Amino acid sequence: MKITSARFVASLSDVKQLPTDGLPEIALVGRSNVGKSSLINKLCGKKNLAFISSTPGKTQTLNYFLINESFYLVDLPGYGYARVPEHLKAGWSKLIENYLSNRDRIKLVLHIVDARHEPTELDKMMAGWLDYFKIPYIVVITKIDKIARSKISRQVEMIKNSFGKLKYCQDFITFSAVTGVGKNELLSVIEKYISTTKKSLRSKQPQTL
Ligand SMILES: Nc1nc2c(ncn2[C@@H]2O[C@H](COP(=O)(O)OP(=O)(O)O)[C@@H](O)[C@H]2O)c(=O)[nH]1
Ligand SMILES: [Mg+2]
Repeated sequence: MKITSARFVASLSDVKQLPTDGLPEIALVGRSNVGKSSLINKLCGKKNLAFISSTPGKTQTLNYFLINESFYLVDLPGYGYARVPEHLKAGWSKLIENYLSNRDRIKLVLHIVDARHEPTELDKMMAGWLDYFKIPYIVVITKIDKIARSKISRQVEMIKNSFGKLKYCQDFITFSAVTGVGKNELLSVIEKYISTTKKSLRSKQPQTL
């Protein structure tokens, strides 16, 4: 798939405001500053489509980008930024939880983790949520340009092992917003999933993030 058009359409802070046009959605989750906005920009070939913040924790909304007039990339609020006040954190996780637990047209989640680090407890909890909600997801190991070539496979193994058993994880893809490695692979996966039909099997909510 080639992305030929991409535009920002809305920043939403309440699931009541979500689009009603029925287009499929690919959501991005990950901790603050992990590289979600950079990934969107790289995929779309636009430098400033998604705001790349130097202040982690700034994205407090669901940010909708309409791609090829046919599906949405949805940038979710980053989690795990320590300097965010507790009352705000609660609101954010509620928003993520409401969205992931009720939004049937999510075809795939891109769960983004940092190649340099072992997944955090929140990263693991997010994977647990996605498994619980039966949402297919790809673990995207980003900032891979920061890892020496000779160490990449060992690092990927470490990250996989650290997550342990994942039920709805479809694949692990290494990515870099700097070099573009992984971009084509990710676009192929997205293309495959936007056309899937999935019966919703959602149930009660798991542990709060
Ligand atoms: N070296 C490198 N830096 C990256 C990559 N992706 C993001 N960054 C940097 O990481 C910081 C946070 O990126 P951003 O996309 O704003 O993260 P977000 O908070 O998850 O949206 C910025 O300084 C980016 O330039 C990558 O693949 N490689
Ligand atoms: Mg961002």
